[in-house]
Formats: sequence, C-alpha cells, structure tokens
Amino acid sequence: MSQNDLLQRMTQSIIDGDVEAAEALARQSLTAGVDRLLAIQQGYKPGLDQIGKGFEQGEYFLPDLVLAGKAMQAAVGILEPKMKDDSAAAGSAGRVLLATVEGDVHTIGKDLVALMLSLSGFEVINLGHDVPTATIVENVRGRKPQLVGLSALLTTTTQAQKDVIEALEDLGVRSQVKVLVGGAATSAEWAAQIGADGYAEDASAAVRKAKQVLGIK
Ligand code: B1M
Repeated sequence: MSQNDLLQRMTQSIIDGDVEAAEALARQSLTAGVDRLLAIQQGYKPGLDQIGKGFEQGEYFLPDLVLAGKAMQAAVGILEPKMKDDSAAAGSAGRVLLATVEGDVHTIGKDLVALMLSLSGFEVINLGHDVPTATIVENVRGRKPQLVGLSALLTTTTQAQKDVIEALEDLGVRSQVKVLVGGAATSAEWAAQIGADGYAEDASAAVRKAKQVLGIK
C-alpha cells in the first residue's frame, strides 16, 4: 500500500469511528516507517475535521464525534510511545503547565501539544480537561512553570482563557509566567485581545511559539 493510500485509510478510519482499523493502520504505518507526526496530522486529523464539518451541517451526530475521538486517541496511543522513544531528554527547555479550560472536554489537540512540547525538551505538566480557573492558577503558583498553555475548542469556553489571565493578574503573578493560547475557537486576534503572550494554530506552532516567548533559540 502506498503512503497516500495509508493516509487516506487513516482518515476514513476516523470518519467511520473504527477504533480497530485506526489502531491497525497505526501499527502498519510504524512497520512501513511512515513519519508519525505526518500520520497524525495528514492521516488521522483530516478525519476529525470532516466529522466536525459534517456535525455542523447536521450530517453527523454526537455519537459520531465520540467514536471519531476514540479512534483518534487509540491511534495516537500507538504512535505516541514510539515518538517518545525517539525524543531527546525532556525537561531541559523549561516547565510548561497545560490545560483545556473549564467547561471544555476536548483533549486530543491539547494532548498533541503536550506530546510535541515534551518531544522538544519541555517538562509538561498536563492538568487535563475541564480544569477550573482556580486549579490552573493554584498550579501556576505552586509549580512555578515558565509557561502556561490554555486550550479551548468551544466559542463559549474561550472566555475561561481570559478568566485565567485576569486571575493571574489579580494574584500578582502574571509577570512571572508567559501565557500561550490555542484551540480551534481561538486566534491571534483573540490572544492579543485578552493579553496572552502568544497564540499557536497547531502543535508544531505551539513548540515554536513556546520557544519564542521564552526566548529559547
Ligand atoms: Co466537539 N466540537 N463538541 N467533541 N468536536 C468541535 C470543537 C466543533 C468545532 C464541531 C463543529 O461543530 N464543527 C464544535 C465547536 C463549535 C464552537 O463552539 N465553535 C464542537 C461542539 C459543538 C461540541 C459539543 C458542544 C457537542 C454537543 O454536546 N452538542 C460538545 C462539547 C463538550 C464540552 O466540551 N463541554 C463536544 C464534544 C466532543 C466530543 C467529546 C464528542 C469529542 C472530543 C473527544 C476528546 O477530545 N477526547 C469532540 C470532537 C472529537 C470534536 C471535533 C470533531 C474534533 C476535535 C479534535 O480533536 N480535533 C471538533 C471539530 C474540529 O475541530 N474539526 C469538535 C483534532 C485535534 C488534533 O485538533 O483540537 O483543533 P484541535 O487541536 C489542534 C489545534 O487547535 C491546536 O493544536 C492542536 C494540534 O494540531 N491547539 C493548540 C489545540 N489546543 C492548543 C493549545 C495551544 C496551542 C495550540 O497552546 C496552549
């Protein structure tokens, strides 16, 4: 099977919400030596984008989103350990606290950002999803990261990114930490509007932006 066929089948496995097929294709791509990030970004992710569009247009429904999300997580679960095996020593670039903000349960993109940051030498504290603003702020105070990354996929939950920045200001710790925002519902304009230090559109951009705001070459 050509690499293109493999990528297309990966996309289809997500659209079908077929966990077994997604996993089998991930194993097959490892054997064939396909770049793992390419498999995630150009194989599996387009499937989620199509399901998302179809959901908006009433062609797909919530169970389709759920199954597509499970298939994606299963595939990434197979590719991720192999990516970590290949990575350099983690932690040297600095400490990052990552969370999907309160009210938002979307985890896949944030976890990819976590993976890419840790592959690039960051120590990543992943607080998970639907994380209350107070919990994020407590962790900033207690664990002293250099960067806090806030993911939001819903238009309604972007407000929580602003809440976190305001809470950091209220506690007088805003100047001690850089704030990076991302997720499908956000933009560079939004980041500027709420006083974040940066915005990244995808996981690779998140690494570049994290290094840029922290002054790492
Ligand atoms: Co939901 N969902 N969902 N969903 N879901 C979206 C986001 C939506 C755009 C679909 C649509 O209508 N087209 C829409 C949001 C509309 C809006 O508000 N603008 C939506 C909706 C409406 C909902 C519900 C409200 C549906 C309902 O219940 N009626 C509900 C909300 C639940 C909640 O959060 N309270 C809901 C639920 C779910 C599931 C749980 C079923 C599932 C998530 C499973 C999971 O995460 N474990 C799900 C899914 C799968 C999606 C879509 C289809 C795919 C999201 C995804 O994982 N993409 C999504 C449509 C879409 O995005 N095309 C959709 C793949 C991932 C790799 O990309 O997450 O964008 P993404 O992350 C990228 C970048 O954004 C960026 O890098 C990542 C990697 O490249 N990035 C960052 C992300 N975070 C970053 C942080 C950074 C930097 C970059 O710095 C810190």
